[in-house]
Amino acid sequence: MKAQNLPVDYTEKVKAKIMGWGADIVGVADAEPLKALRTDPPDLLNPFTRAISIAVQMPVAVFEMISDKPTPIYASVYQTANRILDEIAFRTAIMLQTDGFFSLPIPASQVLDKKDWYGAISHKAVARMAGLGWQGKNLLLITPRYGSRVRLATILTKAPLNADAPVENRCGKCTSCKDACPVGAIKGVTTQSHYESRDEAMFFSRCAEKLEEDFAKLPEIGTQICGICIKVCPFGRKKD
Ligand code: B12
Repeated sequence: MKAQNLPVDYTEKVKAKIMGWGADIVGVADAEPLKALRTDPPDLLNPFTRAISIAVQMPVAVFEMISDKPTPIYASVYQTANRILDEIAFRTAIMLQTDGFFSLPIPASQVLDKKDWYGAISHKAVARMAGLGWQGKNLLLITPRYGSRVRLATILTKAPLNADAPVENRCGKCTSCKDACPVGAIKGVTTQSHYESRDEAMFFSRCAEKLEEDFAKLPEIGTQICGICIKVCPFGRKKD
């Protein structure tokens, strides 16, 4: 399909399809400002003009079961969320490709640099620029409706979609994540746009080392997860 033959509401049609496949939030970012991000490969974004961000919510109850360490149920549900996201991203890329637009799904949770901890592109940065939420004090993407209890994936595309705009940071004076972090990794600094580096928001190595050296080695966990700063975020924390 050529851009000039597209229905006027093509962006809305694409978003509705993605929601129908199980996403809870979808937004579109202009790819241009994202070119300032470190990506793997470095020219990852070159062919693309838009980045679609998709989020699936996580069950609140899974996090309410967490007290001081990740639970085996969280470890399993985390994998399920990644599978759902990867499938939606795959289907979206194929749908856009069928419509004539070069498109690439970026896996939900693939780590490409295990020394410095980088993926192909930061899903949080894409989600923030696509208006899904803001970058909270815990460095995570916080959405008004689900807090940080969302997992994310990205589809890079040449489809001429209308881009959304970032939303305002609403963390305010809240320090719930900083107070709850078992290794004191969160500094409690807020940003109106985004942090220049992870270290501006966190004592990053404290978080990474706790996850790698302790939590990932627990029985039935096996991966770098925690969940505590996600659990305590007041946005969307309904228990009934
Ligand atoms: C490697 C990795 C890790 C590493 C390193 C984490 C890190 N902070 O980078 C380890 C193993 C420690 C880790 C831990 C966790 N992770 Co992790 N991780 C990833 C992974 C695979 C890559 C992250 C990456 O490349 N980061 C690079 C850094 C520099 O980017 P960043 O953290 O996003 O921060 C920068 C940008 O966002 C930038 N930015 C923001 N907006 C904009 C806009 C523009 C224009 C620009 C230029 C920049 C910019 O500002 C920040 C500072 O530079 C992503 C998946 C992915 N591909 O994104 C998941 C991901 C970030 N992890 C996730 C989660 C949930 C976690 C944990 C909570 C564990 C858990 N599951 O319980 C912890 C929490 C850590 C924390 N508080 O930050 C989720 C976050 C979801 C959310 N709601 O935000 C992701 C997105 C996975 C997913 N599919 O949902 N993770």
